[in-house]
Amino acid sequence: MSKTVDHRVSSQSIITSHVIREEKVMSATKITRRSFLAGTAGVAALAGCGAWASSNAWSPAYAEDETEPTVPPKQIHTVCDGCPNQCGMVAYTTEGELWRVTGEAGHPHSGGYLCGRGQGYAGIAYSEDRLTQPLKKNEAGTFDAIDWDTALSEIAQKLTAAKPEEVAIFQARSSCKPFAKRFADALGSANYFTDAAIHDADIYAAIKAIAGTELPLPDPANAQYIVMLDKSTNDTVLPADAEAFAELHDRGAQMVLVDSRITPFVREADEWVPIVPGTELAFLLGIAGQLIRTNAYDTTFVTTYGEGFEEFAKEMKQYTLEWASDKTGISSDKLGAIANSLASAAPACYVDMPTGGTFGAAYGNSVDTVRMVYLLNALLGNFNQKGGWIFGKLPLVDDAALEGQGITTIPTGTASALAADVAPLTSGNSCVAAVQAINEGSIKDAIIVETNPVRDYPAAAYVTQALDKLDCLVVCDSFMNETAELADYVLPLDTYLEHSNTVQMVPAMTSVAALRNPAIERIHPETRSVDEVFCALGQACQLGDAFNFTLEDYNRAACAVMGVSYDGLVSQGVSTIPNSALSWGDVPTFATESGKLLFSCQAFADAGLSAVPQWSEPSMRASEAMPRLLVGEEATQYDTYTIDDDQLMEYAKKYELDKTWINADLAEEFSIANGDIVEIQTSEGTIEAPVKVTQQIMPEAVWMPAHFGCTAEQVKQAYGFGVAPKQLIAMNLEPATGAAMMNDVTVAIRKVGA
Ligand SMILES: Nc1nc2c(c(=O)[nH]1)N[C@H]1C(S)=C(S)[C@@H](COP(=O)(O)OP(=O)(O)OC[C@H]3O[C@@H](n4cnc5c(=O)[nH]c(N)nc54)[C@H](O)[C@@H]3O)O[C@H]1N2
Ligand SMILES: Nc1nc2c(c(=O)[nH]1)N[C@H]1C(S)=C(S)[C@@H](COP(=O)(O)OP(=O)(O)OC[C@H]3O[C@@H](n4cnc5c(=O)[nH]c(N)nc54)[C@H](O)[C@@H]3O)O[C@H]1N2
Ligand code: SF4
Ligand SMILES: [Mo]
Repeated sequence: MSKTVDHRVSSQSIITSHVIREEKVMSATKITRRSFLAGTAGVAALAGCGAWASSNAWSPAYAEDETEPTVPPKQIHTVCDGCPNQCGMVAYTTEGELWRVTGEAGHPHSGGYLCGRGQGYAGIAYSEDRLTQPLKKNEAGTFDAIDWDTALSEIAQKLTAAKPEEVAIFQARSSCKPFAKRFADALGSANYFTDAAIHDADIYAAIKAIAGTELPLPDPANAQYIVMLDKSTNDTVLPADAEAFAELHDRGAQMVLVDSRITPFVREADEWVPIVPGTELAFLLGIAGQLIRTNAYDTTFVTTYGEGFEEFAKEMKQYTLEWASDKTGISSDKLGAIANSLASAAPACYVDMPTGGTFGAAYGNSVDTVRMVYLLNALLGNFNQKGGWIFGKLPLVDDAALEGQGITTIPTGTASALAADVAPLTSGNSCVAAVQAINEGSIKDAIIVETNPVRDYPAAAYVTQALDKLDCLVVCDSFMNETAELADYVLPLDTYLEHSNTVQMVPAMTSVAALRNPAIERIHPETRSVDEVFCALGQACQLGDAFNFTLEDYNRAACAVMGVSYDGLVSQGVSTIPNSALSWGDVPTFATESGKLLFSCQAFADAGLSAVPQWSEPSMRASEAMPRLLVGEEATQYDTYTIDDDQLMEYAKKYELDKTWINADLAEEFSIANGDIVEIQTSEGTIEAPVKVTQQIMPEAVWMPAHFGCTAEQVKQAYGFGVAPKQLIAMNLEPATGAAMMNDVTVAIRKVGA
């Protein structure tokens, strides 16, 4: 079957991008309580968020509500929770109610701006669907309200009756993680699972094994050439960097988007380079091979700071441009041109590493893909160089340091439900392997905190069946989501505007500490924060001195270790960390045994991979007959976290963001037209979804937004809109990291009724 798909970005979209670039990039305009509570104006404003750059949409939206409140507003310096960027935010309240939110100028992620999603999400605290009291499931399978003391003592009875290895905690969002982890430790259980296996397991595993550094931060403001790989950056970018991306062209810098579909971020890119999904590793190997064969890499950097480079270089040399072209579908000329552009711009250039999604938990080769992105940037010598990758300096805030400040160390839990060799590169932290352990009966009780496995893990039917087998399932959340519906006990949590969090370190040229401060009083008095829940549970389980401190005590101790003032953070939200300023050219500390960057890595070999990166094929190969299912983020939503926000959801409905993207030529072949309902089938099941027919995606891929398809009736804003994509994905794990292989799925498509 031959196809003639024009993969070039049309000149029209380039023109549009230049027009948009002249507008102001992100909005510091206020959101008013009236707008995000009443609805209408905010939805107009969100058009600015969807289009990302055209933030002028904000101004008319708020023009009608310019009146200042009669009582002068109170300012609270806090942190947004609309996505993992966790931007510094200033909340303004009048008479105890939220009036507007703006970006915090001194925070490296916001730089004074908030994106539309962050503005819109500020309404979540006022949602009518929030859980307001503890609930217990009755014989009939419905819930009765109970008081906290009864709930805690009944739960404590069940947890303490079980063996430690039979109890597990699942926690994804950032709220007070040390408290939940400490609770598992105090019980003696090693079964504390984050969302890494569905999010970023491969990223952390690869960096830890070969380098032991912090995550790199790109420096788009000074870059001359950027390769964006599988990242819908416009949808996920830091507000502080938005202007830097918009100004790339004015500075004569260039950016290519290497992706299987055109993401909104193409507005800032010079070119879309479509790549067959699942072959990103081949792309990177081909570019590295070319840099090495042509001696166009930073020999001083790799020989001074690297280890095992010769073995690595020998392996890379076999990956020719022609080989990479054959795998990726990108012409060898184009691959050569990208390698050349990188070499000429180095060190003021980088290949971007998305922080999750596609790289963190996608294919059997994802952990090697991450390793290659890291090593390719090392070949460019861009570490702590202007326009390259920045590695922030952070103080060590570990148990020993906190102990010095009065937070007693308790031994780490060791009783594990997983075999010792599960996911060696992530030390067994696989929430997905843990669901398998529940299904097999080795985990009997679970506490699930602010995460929704039924919607967000692969194989919803399997996850539901496993969770149903638990003796006791406790769900802590602000909403009655699909997972909470399965619980024996539901504990109601407050929202980010109502509580504090553990103090965060934010790496940057000068790193900062940031604190979430409560902006408003609790709206529902019976809700609690995560630290309070675990302190109370710790007491109910009689876990001795494990919880003889409060969140404030913990934060004061952490601040003392960092050398920042806790009281300063309470009043200002952010504070620079002493001795954390970087100078261009500083070499990051490689926390490996030899103190070097490992081009050849024994830990990979020990985990059943190879010491140096090598090509391996994803287990399923996408074709035009069976395209790959890709799932990704929309600008206005954050995973399934934000779906009950009325403004954000109203926007999604208005602009029909639930559509599945299908390549136009492919669609023609199946007689599928824009807006048709299409049946999408995988080994896990079949769903029906409306489609957007477009040339902006390769025929080898079908793309679905990640956020929709809520089936929980009490999550009223989202209920019934769109379909949930993760249920189509089988539960296959990468053996080395325990990450779910979320993109290792191909689909059959058919027009409904055809
Ligand atoms: N369907 C789907 N699956 C995904 C993804 C996706 O985008 N869509 N993304 C993948 C990735 S990269 C990640 S990181 C994970 C994340 O997936 P999860 O860790 O499961 O997180 P979310 O679904 O974003 O949010 C979990 C729950 O938080 C609750 N919640 C929302 N707002 C608040 C609040 O203000 N306070 C409290 N206490 N709770 C609240 C909601 O009930 C929501 O169901 O999912 C992965 N899987
Ligand atoms: N607006 C918004 N921002 C977010 C989030 C959100 O939900 N919404 N979620 C946050 C979280 S938790 C995470 S982990 C990050 C994720 O952010 P990103 O890493 O940007 O993740 P995605 O949007 O899932 O994927 C990026 C793009 O990669 C392409 N793609 C997906 N799979 C493949 C593939 O196999 N091959 C190729 N070649 N391309 C592929 C798709 O076009 C997709 O749009 O974003 C964070 N920021
Ligand atoms: S990027 Fe937007 S949603 Fe995410 S933390 Fe920053 S302002 Fe909030
Ligand atoms: Mo994520």
